[in-house]
Amino acid sequence: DYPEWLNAGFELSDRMVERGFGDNVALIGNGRRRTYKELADWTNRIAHALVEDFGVKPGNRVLIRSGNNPAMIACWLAVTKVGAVAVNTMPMLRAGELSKVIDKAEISFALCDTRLLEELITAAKDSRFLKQVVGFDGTANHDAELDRIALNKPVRFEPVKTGRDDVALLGFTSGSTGVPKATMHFHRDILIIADAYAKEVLQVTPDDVFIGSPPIAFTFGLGGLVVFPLRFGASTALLENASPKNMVEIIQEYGATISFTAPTAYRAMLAAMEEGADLSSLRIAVSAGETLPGPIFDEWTRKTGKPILDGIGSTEMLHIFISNRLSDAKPKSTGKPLTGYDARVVDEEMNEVPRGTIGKLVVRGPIGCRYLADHRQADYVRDGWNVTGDSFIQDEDGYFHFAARSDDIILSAGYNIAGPEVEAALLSHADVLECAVVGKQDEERGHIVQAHVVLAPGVTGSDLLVKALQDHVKAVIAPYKYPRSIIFVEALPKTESGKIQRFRLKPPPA
Ligand code: 3SK
Repeated sequence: DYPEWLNAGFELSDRMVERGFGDNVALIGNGRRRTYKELADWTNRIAHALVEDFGVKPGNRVLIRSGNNPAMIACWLAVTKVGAVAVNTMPMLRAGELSKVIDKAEISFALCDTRLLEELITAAKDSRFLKQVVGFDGTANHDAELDRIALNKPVRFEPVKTGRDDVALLGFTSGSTGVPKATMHFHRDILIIADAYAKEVLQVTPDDVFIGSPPIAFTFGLGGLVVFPLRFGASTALLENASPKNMVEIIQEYGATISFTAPTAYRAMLAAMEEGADLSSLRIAVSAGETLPGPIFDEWTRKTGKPILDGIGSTEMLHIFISNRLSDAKPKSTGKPLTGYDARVVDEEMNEVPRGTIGKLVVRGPIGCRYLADHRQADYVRDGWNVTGDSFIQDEDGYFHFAARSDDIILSAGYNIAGPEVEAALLSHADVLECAVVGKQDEERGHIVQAHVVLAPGVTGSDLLVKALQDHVKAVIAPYKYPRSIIFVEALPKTESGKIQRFRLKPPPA
C-alpha cells in the first residue's frame, strides 16, 4: 500500500530526515561519514542543478556512470527526485557497451564520474542521442562541473510529484544473447524490494551497517547497498574496488552487520578468518549472483556461527524474490517466496510439475518484468508468470532448490557474463576465424569463461597468442568478461544447419 503520489528518491532521503533519522550516518565512503541530513541536502542541490542548469525534465532518461561511491548515490537520488529515469551503468563498461545502452534508452543526458569520462565521451562522439555529459567528482572533492554548480544551490527541493507507477529506473541486463534488455521499474518497486526482502528477511534496523561488492549499477547492488540501508535509517559502507580483503577491513573498522556478495568472496573471507580476521560484527551474510555451494554454506555456518542466506533474484524482478528466512531456513535450499510473491516449478506447457521434479521456475508478485521495447517480453512473461530462465526443484516442504541455469549465461565470481558477447569480442581479432564460449566449472569463481577458438588460416596457436586474445577482449568489452581459458581447436561442433552446439563443448560437471 503506497500513496498514489510517490517519489522513491524523496522517500529514501528527505523523508528519513522527517522521520527523525537526520543525524544517523547514511553513507560511509571517501574517508568520511555523511548523515541523512547531509545526504538529503546534497541530493537537493544536485536536483536544482539538473532542473535549472541542465533542463532535465520528468520522464527524461539520465545515464549515470560511476563506481560505488557516495556521489553516485547522491546523483541517483537527485535524478529520481526530479522525476527522471535513472540508467545506472557499470564503471567497467567500454564505449561499445555504453553505446548499446544509450541507443536502446535513447539517452541524451549523462552524469559521469570525471575519472571515467573517456569511454563515455568516445560513445558520445558517434551517438545520435547523447548530447551532454556532465562530470561529477566521485572522490567528493567537489571540483567538477556538477559539484561547482550544485554547491550554490538551495538545500531544499520540492520533489516532482511522481506517481507510484511512474518509471524511475531502467535496469540493464545482457541476457543470454548479449543483446542488452532494459527492465523498467516504478517508484513503488524500489520501496517494495526493501519492504519485502530487507524488512521481512534481513529485519534491518537503524543500527545496521551494510557492506558488499556488487556494483550499485547492478540492481542487486542498488538494493543491497543503497535502498535497503536508506529505507531503514541504517548506514552503508561503500567500496569502489571491493575485494574480499578490503571488505574484511571495512567489516572490522565499521562493525558492518550485513554483507552482500557472491559465494567466492565468502570463501576468501573465510580464508582471511584463518589469518585472524574478525568477522564477528556480521549478523547476516547474503549470497546471490551464483548458487551458494554446499561446502561454503557449511564452512561459513561452522566458522562464523552466523546465517548465510542464499537468494534468487533477477534484474527483471528488481531484486531477490525467493529466500530463506532467519527463523525458517532449510540448509542448502534457496528458501521460499517472499510474502506477496508466488513461485512454481513448471513444464514447457506451464503446468506445475510434481514436487521433487525439476522444471522451470516461474514467479509472480508485486514486481514483474517490463522490458523497454523488446519482443522478448512475450517469452519472459507468460500467462502472468515471469519465466526466470532457471531450473529448480520444489521439495515436499515447499522449499525451492536451484538445479541449473537454463540459458548460456556464465556465472563467474558474481558476474553474469553472456557468452555470445565474448565471442563477438574474440571474433573482432584478425587471428580468430570462429569461436564458441562456454562456462567451465571452477573451484574459485564458480565458473570461468572458456573460449574454443578456430584460428584463421596460417595462424598457429601459442601461449603468446592466448595472452594477445585475452588482452584484446579486455580492450573491447569490460575486462572481467575475458576468457580465462582459451583452447585452440580445428573445428567447432555444429548441427547440420550450421548452428554451433555449445553444449558439446561444456565439460561435464565435476
Ligand atoms: O542474481 C541475480 O541475478 C540478481 C539480480 C538482481 C537482483 C538480485 C539478484 C540476486
